Amino acid sequence: MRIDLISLFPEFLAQIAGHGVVGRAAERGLLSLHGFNPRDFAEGNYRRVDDRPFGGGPGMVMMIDPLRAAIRAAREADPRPGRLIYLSPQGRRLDQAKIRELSAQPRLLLLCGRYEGVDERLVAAEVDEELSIGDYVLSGGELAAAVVVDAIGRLLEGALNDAGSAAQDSFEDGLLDWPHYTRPVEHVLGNVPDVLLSGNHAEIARWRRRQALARTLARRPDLIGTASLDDADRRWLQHLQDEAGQGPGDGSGKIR
Ligand code: 9WO
Repeated sequence: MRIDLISLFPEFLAQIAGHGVVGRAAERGLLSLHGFNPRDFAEGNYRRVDDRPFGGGPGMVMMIDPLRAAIRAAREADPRPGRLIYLSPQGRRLDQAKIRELSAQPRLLLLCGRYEGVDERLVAAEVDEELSIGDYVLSGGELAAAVVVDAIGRLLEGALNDAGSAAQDSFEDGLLDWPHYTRPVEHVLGNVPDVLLSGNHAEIARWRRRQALARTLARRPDLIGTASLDDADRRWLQHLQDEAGQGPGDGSGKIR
């Protein structure tokens, strides 16, 4: 997969491709990142990429032409078509299903804004999709693009590595992850739950599933409606809700 980054700070993005799981995906040739800096395509001695907003107000707006030239250069560098995604707080909210969809594309172009944003005419003419990583404002789209690249990169690497690992991920079935433990078994902070030491794999799988359901219900009840659940899952959730109706709980969202 090839990802082109349209950014005033493309070196920023190169960082994530040099480390960890995404670095390995890049080393193996599963993922290649290419930066295109609108500054390199700006005209004049000052190489201006931004100007004051019509209508007044604070901040600056990224000009159409340097961005358009950078996008054109990226498209000419590889003739395969690819969706151009603009990372902005106005976008549709990113989730793991969207990451999965994007990871199946041979090519993507990510547009990172700075300042107050990008001239809307450029967005209307060139952008295929606007995505947000969450309801907060950053100083630019680069960190959001890094999030997208990281999430895609680990899926590409995982698909090759261990077929089970990506499928077992938190969010693959729309639920939060179960809790994890490692050595030592006994510790002043508490002991590892017995079931995990039992060697009974069916029992362990059932315990983990129940933990994931309980956590999701306690912390992210909004996810329950869209999770893929079977009858046993629904019975367990009903049990948890019946139980919650009886006692007050401590409000911590922790699972007993
Ligand atoms: C800056 C600004 C300055 C003065 C008055 C209003 C202003 N709005 C903004 C602004 O929203 N800047 C954005 C910075 C423009 C697009 C790129 N930037 C950005 C992307 N910030 N946060 C994101 C982002 C992207 C994806 N998911 C979450 C946040």
